[in-house]
Amino acid sequence: MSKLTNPDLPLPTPRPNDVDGLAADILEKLTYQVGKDTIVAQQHDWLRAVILAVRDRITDKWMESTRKTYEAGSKRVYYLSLEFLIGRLLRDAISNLEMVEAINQALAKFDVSLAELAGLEPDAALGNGGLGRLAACFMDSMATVDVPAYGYGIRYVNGLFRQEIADGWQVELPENWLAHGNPWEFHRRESTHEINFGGKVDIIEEAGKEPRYVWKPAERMIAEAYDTPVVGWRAKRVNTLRLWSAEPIDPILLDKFNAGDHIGALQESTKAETLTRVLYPADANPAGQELRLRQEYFFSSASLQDILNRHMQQFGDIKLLPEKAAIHLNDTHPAIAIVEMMRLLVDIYDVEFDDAWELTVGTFAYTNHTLLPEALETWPVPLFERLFPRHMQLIYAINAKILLKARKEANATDDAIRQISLIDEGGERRVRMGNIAFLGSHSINGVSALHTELMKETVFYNLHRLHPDRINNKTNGITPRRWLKECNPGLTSLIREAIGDAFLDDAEELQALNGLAEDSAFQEKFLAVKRENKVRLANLIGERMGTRIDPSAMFDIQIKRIHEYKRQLLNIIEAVALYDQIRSHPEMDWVPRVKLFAGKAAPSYHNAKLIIKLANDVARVINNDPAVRGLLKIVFIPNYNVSTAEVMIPAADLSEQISTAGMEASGTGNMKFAINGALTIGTLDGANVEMRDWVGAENMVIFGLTAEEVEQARAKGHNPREIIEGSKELSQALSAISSGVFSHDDPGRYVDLIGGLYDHDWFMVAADFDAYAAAQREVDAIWNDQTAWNVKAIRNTARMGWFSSDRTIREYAHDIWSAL
Ligand code: HBZ
Repeated sequence: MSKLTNPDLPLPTPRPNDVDGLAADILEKLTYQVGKDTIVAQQHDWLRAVILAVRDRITDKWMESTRKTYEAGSKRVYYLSLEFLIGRLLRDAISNLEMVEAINQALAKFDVSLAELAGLEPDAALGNGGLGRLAACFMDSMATVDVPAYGYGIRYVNGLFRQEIADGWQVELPENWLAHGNPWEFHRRESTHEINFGGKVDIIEEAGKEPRYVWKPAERMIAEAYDTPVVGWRAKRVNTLRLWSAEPIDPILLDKFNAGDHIGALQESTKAETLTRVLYPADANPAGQELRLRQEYFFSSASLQDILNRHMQQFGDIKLLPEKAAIHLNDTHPAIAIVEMMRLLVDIYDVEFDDAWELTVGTFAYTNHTLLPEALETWPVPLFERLFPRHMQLIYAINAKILLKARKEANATDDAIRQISLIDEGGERRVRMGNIAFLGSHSINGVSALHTELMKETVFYNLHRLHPDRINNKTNGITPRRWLKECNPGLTSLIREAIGDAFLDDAEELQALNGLAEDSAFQEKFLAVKRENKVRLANLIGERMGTRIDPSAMFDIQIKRIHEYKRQLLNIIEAVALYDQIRSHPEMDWVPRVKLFAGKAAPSYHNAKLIIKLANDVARVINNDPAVRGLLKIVFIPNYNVSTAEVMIPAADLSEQISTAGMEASGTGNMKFAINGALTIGTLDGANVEMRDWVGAENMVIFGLTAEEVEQARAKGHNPREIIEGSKELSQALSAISSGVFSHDDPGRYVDLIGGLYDHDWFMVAADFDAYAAAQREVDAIWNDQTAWNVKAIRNTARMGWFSSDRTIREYAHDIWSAL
């Protein structure tokens, strides 16, 4: 019997979970791990001690899960993602372990507050936005629904930048989430793989044998693993998030050092350290630099070597790979893993090329997160060839095989062949990562029903015709643990009181709340919870920014990356128009509103940064105008991150999901708001379409052009100037902005930004303005009937359970991974 499946090998006695046992353990960690006496321990020391004690409890379950997987010979899922936007872990971990009360009491014995400690934990911000956060929700759900899974990524030393707002402008500063160390992780110094770059390929020919290709790399480094255990709800299973860090093979080149070249002696170290130092802050558009491509290969290669080692150790037969491993690509960022798999199979495991391709396609699956053409990753052939000479050969070989088949079996036209090819030959030759990901996978999925249909008609038109069975939909979801239970304890208690605990295990049980939507006692409590959450947010804004906002006003929130297609600009222009109306008609009964914004812009995205400045400029003028009498306030909260989202979302009355139809692949913030009882104002885009089906059109406010109408308007060339001139409100708001009403210090600041709307209006801001403004007045009308509003809010919470990422993961496991 292999050691791996021997049940007789002992495990330690699990750690105690009662209050006294926990208190004793926390004290032990503080003393012997942190090395502090209680009389001098700082809050950070206590935090470390608690995390270590909690990690032990998770580790007990981790060993159980791992053994179970080995013993059952189960298939494992490997989720490859360049981003994991995790946020804080302490509250999440102890909530999933169902130990919140016990830890609270244990800490109380030392006069330490759990809430205070939890607030000191830094956010692990190893991601940009939706794609990275989805990966984090999926890790929670895979553990919860008992899928044996590993997340693979990079342990960036600096995650997403910290955003400060200086004089209204975004300023990017490095964040340092590892400053106090990371007590959650296990450094696996023994789990290392060599990663190579550059050099050349030797061909070794022997009579009567196939030639062999031997890559002679020019650069070598080491990938070292750091493991973080991820515990699912009620600790059903614990999976592993394995993040790679680059290390030099020789930390110091002694010959150089001895020759007096002290800097040159460290050159290998510096190269390795640079590789996993920072997360690229580009979102929905590719980073495009060599270092990024190196990061992509580094973590793909390390992960694949790891996966194949584990597979061979347990199963001993490479042919069993698709049966025992499912490798999932989170967008094209790890698509080079497909070529790396071919290299490992053909060059190292001696598998025939055609068989290797079959194993690869059987093992890989790919999720597409965006249709934006500028976001489709391609790399110049010369760059690719220089870094990965062997991979380039394999890409040509795969391409030849695929194009031949397309011509012969599918009668592909010349134009179709050009689109299918792994190499873009129009202009500078480039390697197409989307085509590699598509052709090397047995499943390609979109993230909402609409997005999936658009994938078939646009970016993957020809590939879809070649493989009509591959594209499928998996509508995104969110973990109801973090995004309801933990961030909204007030609402969670209320729901438990009202309908019991079943919804904690199956979010669709929230449907039982429908029966209470018309119950006035329940409505009152629901409203009280929302009020409490709004007070909490108002306090945070007061503390962080010194701005006072009134919790009885409508909280209207738009939080997400700043992007033209997400149309924060539409929201700001409407605020300006409303401001104008309030000033012109002070006699009218305006609904008091606080418009809240937060989000980061890619540092190189000029217009996005200008939109942040505009929001701040408009806020300054409106918030200081006594004529407004506080009826409208604009707040831009700096440094949006997971932890800020956890306070903002439960406090929202209105959720802004107003992207240009056809451009937001899914959205997941939209789901978090709705399940927390916000009403959505939104376009028929991404998952908004399915949300309307679930919560009912009467419980959302939908406006604007459909994806089809946007497409038609663009095709026939709509005339935004005419539209603007036909709308008095819009043209007044636009002239105010572009003439410098909000930017006296630099009156020309917004001339180009606004001018773009007159000239092309690619994002249909002008085209949708009137519909949006009318929709906002409809929102006001609903707000004026507080009971009607509240009923709709309750129905949103009741009907959003389907958008749990547990449902999404079950669909992946069943349809794509065959892992449940
Ligand atoms: O993925 C987002 C989509 O915009 C959003 O609609 C969806 O809900 C979410 C999860 O599926 N996409 C991203 O967050 N990011 C990117 O698409 C991206 C593209 C290229 C990059 C980096 C990020 O280099």
